Amino acid sequence: MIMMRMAALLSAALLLLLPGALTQTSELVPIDVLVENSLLGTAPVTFSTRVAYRGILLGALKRLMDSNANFKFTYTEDPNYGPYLESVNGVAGNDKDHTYWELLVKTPDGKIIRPDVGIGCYIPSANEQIILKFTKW
Ligand code: B12
Repeated sequence: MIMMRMAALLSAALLLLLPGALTQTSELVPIDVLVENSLLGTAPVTFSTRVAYRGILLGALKRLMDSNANFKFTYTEDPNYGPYLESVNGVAGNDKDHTYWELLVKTPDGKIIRPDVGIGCYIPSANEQIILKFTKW
């Protein structure tokens, strides 16, 4: 009898917890994407998009490209490190000129970090500003 009551209590508790767990995983969190060309010195442009809870930056960039005609990007697939950001809005990096799109992140407290992974592995947090900076190595 006691066992049956405990089982009933346990299932009631599980039912209460389940909706929270489900909404958390389907949540989309807001981030900004700033596109900056440090070589041409053109004015930076900011776009707003959303990323899945614990989702990768590549997904957020695709969502942005699908919803905004002013943002386009291409990437190549590296056999070891995954997606490499090749071009943004028609501007591509190249080995001859030593140019590339650098990935930087401004956190909500204002700190700028340089992630040690690319767009396929970086997991943005809510309200971060992703900086795509065209620069030289
Ligand atoms: C040189 C170098 C670069 C150069 C490449 C220039 C060139 N075309 O030669 C530049 C400056 C462009 C670069 C950029 C970045 N890099 Co880099 N890079 C290296 C480094 C020091 C050597 C690579 C190399 O020459 N290997 C020898 C050649 C013969 O092998 P390869 O396979 O042909 O090398 C190619 C790939 O490594 C590729 N590549 C280089 N970096 C990256 C990063 C990503 C995410 C991808 C997909 C491919 C890639 O470019 C090389 C030349 O084509 C490695 C560290 C190491 N010691 O291996 C880091 C390394 C590969 N880079 C790394 C990172 C994180 C980046 C950036 C994301 C940094 C940033 N925050 O902006 C960016 C890429 C942004 C983008 N546009 O997607 C990480 C990748 C880790 C990971 N698991 O994702 C490494 C391992 C360094 C680290 N932090 O530990 N990088």
